[in-house]
Amino acid sequence: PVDAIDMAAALERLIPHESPEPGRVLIVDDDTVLAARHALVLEQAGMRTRVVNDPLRAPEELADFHPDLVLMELYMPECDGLELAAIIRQQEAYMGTSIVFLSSDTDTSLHLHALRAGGDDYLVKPLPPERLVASVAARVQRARTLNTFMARDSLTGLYNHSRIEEQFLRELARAHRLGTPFAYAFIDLDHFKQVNDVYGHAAGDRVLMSLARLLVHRLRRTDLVGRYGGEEFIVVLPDTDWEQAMSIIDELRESFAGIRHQIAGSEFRVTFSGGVAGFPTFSDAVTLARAADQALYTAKRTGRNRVVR
Ligand code: GH3
Ligand code: MG
Ligand code: MG
Ligand code: MG
Repeated sequence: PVDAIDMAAALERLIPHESPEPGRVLIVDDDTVLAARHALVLEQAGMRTRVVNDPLRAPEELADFHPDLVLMELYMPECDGLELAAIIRQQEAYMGTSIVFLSSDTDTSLHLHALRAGGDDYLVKPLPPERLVASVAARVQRARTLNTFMARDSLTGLYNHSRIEEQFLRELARAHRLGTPFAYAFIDLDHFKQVNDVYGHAAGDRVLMSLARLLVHRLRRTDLVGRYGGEEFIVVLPDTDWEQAMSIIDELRESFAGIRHQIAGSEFRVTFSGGVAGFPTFSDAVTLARAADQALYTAKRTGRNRVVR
């Protein structure tokens, strides 16, 4: 239980954007005056907003801003709110994003239609500022809870597959923008099938948790850690060059290999292999991931319990 508390505290430090931070609202409305007014009202209520007046730019702003909630006019030229909601709802990354429609149309069949298209709420204009704030705040809170829950791997509490990929892409974009280096590491437990076979699946799970805990405790709060698959982990190290990353991951490897896992009277050790690749040597997501993957493969082939670049 002490470990679990430790872990929760460490995760809290590691994932600062999930500590109380203002709700993020993307406002999509071709009516520039009204959009600006809604933005002001929500900002005054402590939220962060971004306004898009051209609905065709909404997907790109969505990817860049990562809102908790999209506040969207139902009728817009070129691409209406319903179409946009359908597009958003098709993407796994936005499953937890709330969509609230705005319209001056009081027709109830339209209301139902909007909810069926993936909207979470439907507000009729004009509406008093406190009503807007109340509705949006409640939905933002729900989206937050849902997102936090959906972002995490249930066994280790680390970012799950889709969330660590998303974080990696965000870090890549940031590194491109700022011209800073960063490193990307694949970690895979060695002969893990044997651990399960010999000591049981529950013991295997405990080993996975101990690695998660080690990674969370040892890395900086700006580093990103995810469980990519069964016994595969990804670490993203912002502002870290390839060389530094190699020694960081290798230190982790050594620490992990030194842990004595105890289960029902027996004791065993487990090791991992790592593959590390650096930006800007590899400058896009595909080549970075492939380079790290190939390095991991080499680590496995040349004896395991090692980190390769
Ligand atoms: P290698 O060194 O080549 O990576 O060998 P390996 O045995 O680790 O690799 P392999 O891919 O053959 O097996 C991975 C094993 O990881 C098989 C699977 O049972 C186990 N595993 C995957 N997810 C979990 C999990 O959530 N819990 C437990 N206990 N085991 C898991
Ligand atoms: Mg309109
Ligand atoms: Mg594997
Ligand atoms: Mg393995």
